[in-house]
Amino acid sequence: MNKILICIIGVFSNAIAYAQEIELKNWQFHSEKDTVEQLVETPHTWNLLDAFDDTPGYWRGTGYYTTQTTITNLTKSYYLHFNGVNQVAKIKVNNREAGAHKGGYTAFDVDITPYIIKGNNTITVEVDNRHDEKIPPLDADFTFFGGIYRTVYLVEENTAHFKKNNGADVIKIDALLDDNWQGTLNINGSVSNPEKTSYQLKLSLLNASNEIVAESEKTVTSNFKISSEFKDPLLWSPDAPNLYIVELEIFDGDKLLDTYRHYIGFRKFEVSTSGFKLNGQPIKLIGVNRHQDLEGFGNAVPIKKQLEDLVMIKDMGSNFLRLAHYPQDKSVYKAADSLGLILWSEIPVINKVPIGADYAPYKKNSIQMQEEHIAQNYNHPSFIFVGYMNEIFIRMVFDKPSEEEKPQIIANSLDLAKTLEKLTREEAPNHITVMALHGNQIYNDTKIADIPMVIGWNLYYGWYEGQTDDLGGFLDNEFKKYPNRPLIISEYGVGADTRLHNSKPKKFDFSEEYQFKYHPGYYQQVTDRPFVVGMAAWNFADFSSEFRGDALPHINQKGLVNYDRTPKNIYYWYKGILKPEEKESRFFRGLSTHISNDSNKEITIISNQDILLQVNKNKPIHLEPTNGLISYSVNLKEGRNTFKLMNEKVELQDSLSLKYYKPDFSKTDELAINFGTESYFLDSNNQIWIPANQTVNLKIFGDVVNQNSSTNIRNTINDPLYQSSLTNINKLHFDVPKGIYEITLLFSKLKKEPKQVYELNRKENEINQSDQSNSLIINDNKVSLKELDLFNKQDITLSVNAENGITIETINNQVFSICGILIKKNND
Ligand code: GCB
Repeated sequence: MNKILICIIGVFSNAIAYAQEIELKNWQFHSEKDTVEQLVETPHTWNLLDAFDDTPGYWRGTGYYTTQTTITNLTKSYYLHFNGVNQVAKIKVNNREAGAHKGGYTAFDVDITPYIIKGNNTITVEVDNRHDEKIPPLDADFTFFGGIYRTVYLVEENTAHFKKNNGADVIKIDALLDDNWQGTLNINGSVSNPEKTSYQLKLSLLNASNEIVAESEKTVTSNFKISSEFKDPLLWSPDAPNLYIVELEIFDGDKLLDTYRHYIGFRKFEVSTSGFKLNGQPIKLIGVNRHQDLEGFGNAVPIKKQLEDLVMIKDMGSNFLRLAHYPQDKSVYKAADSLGLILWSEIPVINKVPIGADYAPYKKNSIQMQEEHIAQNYNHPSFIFVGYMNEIFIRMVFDKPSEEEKPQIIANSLDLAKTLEKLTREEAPNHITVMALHGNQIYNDTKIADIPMVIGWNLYYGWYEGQTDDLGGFLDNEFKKYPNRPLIISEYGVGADTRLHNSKPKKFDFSEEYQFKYHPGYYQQVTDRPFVVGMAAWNFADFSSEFRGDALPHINQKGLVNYDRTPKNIYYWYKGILKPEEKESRFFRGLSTHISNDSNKEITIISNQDILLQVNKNKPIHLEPTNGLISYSVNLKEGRNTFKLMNEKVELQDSLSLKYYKPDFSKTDELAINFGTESYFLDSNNQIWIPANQTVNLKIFGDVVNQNSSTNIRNTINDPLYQSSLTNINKLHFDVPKGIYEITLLFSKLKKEPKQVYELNRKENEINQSDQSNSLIINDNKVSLKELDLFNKQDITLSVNAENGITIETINNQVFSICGILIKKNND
């Protein structure tokens, strides 16, 4: 894996040299909120901490960046090239306004030539990430981190150079193939110099070893169009991402004015209800969606880290990547070219379109974004699906606007979709237009779904609604109703936290087991249906969504890998199933200790080959996988159990050690019990909390009810412990041997959880915790509880002398609620 990464980084750094560029990295920064100047390095965001803290919301306002740069030659042209600033940028050079840009996800150039002086120049960038009803995205399930969060360059050009527009050089390359697989390069471009009308243009085509394989020269005018045939090109595909470099040089006589270089790839594709064909071959598109942020960086992620993501995505066996929900850094497109990933790239028109006076400027900004998006990425061979809308009616369905507003919302959404579709077809005529919908018939009823060439459905059966197996029926029905409409599953997934494990996994338990059960079912239903073009899991990695409360606050945990990119078990399942040629077998890893009444344990093996499983010292058993999986039930012995996996050549593939003990105080001195859940939880001290129904010595009295809420619990990272509780308890009794025990009681106050926009069909939890008694009697000790704040934890630790077990009760027949109890025998 590292080998590929080194190789792609190598390719980037030595092959492509544009004009003279200097990265501007060091800036003085202050904001409206914090006026103290500090030195920062771009990529930078000011929301790195507050998007993850316990206070709801994150700061959205204006930040100011200043840097100095020396310019000595005033006969040249100078641009600032910003790869991404969220979301409005105003640029001043030597205190004079030089340019501005709206929209946080596309690059832009600012021509600063008129404002520079010889010597030191001061560049100031005012950045605003405040909500603005006129700029997409208005609303979405991710954090809108503010700042200059991608790289910035000072670019020096000769006065006559390839023209710049929409944040890119105005050069469009189509590498086309005819029916006999012969190549044609069609290149359109433009040179910026109104005084001179004729130039010499030299086109060179270089192969992957940097050797010139074709050359031509032509006299052209400022706006040029050239075409060149190329025999027997090596084709670009996910299996063989053969690249060439187009080099364009523009001369005035002998004087080289400007050079443009770009990787290109010859490929031909088509899409229909028979699926996707690349270079004449059908391929099922299977891959992931990707958000750009990463733990510890927010959205200001170094390029090397972004490339590591793409390598991991490819290494999993993906051939497809949806850059949801916005254009990403240009290095991402380059990496997709060299790794062989087919991209769906889109602009962030998400969840809703405004009505009233905001619509016209919103539409203008959306058009601008799509123009920039296409201009900046057109020449990449990986850039194939071009999108412009995600779940545009979800807010309307959720917010239930008035009968007067509803038709306006629909009309504006249709108008925008038609406008962006037309623009995309004109600007990217050799590409596939696409739009993503949420699972609601409103898209069919309004006919918005008839607009793009391909429809993407974001379908969360088995999570927000229905069961995993409902997917197939939905797809068959859509195909029956719209037999000519190609469709793709643009999102599917469930939240999973690697600290949570459940042998009877169910929706919204955030266990890895549920995620593991869900994905193979989806895969099977999609691969069984040839008319489905493909599928992209939501999401490659966990990502930040400030308002969200999953088992980790502020993080959407539907990733196949964690926020820090360590793989969850499901990543390896995909790898096994998508890369059958690379034989791999490994154990599903849950908790390293099985604390249960039941010695029976189902062992899950991820494998794309027949294997031999050895349990302890027993004779190895031969097992065959189905759909990349093997489940095997074993009876554990008390203490340590070892498992070995061997391939048919008896080579060791993986091993696992699993300790087993019964949660019985006659055998253990320590137990941690998590109430209100059936999941096991591993906390930040490596303590395993077991569900109450596993304990043998515990008796619960009362008309008890479980309650759950997946909302941020303040002052802890062990949210799952406090997100579930047992309520209405009269008395708890632990039958423990005589002795002194230290016990810790965990409390929090939960409430009826508001439904989120993505949870349309989810039942809200009725939580009634008003019955919390304010004091408890624990054996002979009276313990007073402080008034609980909503979603704030409270822990109480005390020492208890147990003569006849430990009893926790209330006075006067009151009842109480509790989240967890940790009991430790004091052996001193
Ligand atoms: C969706 C959205 C995506 C959300 C996802 C979820 O349908 O398109 O932005 O993050 O659901 O996890 O709820």
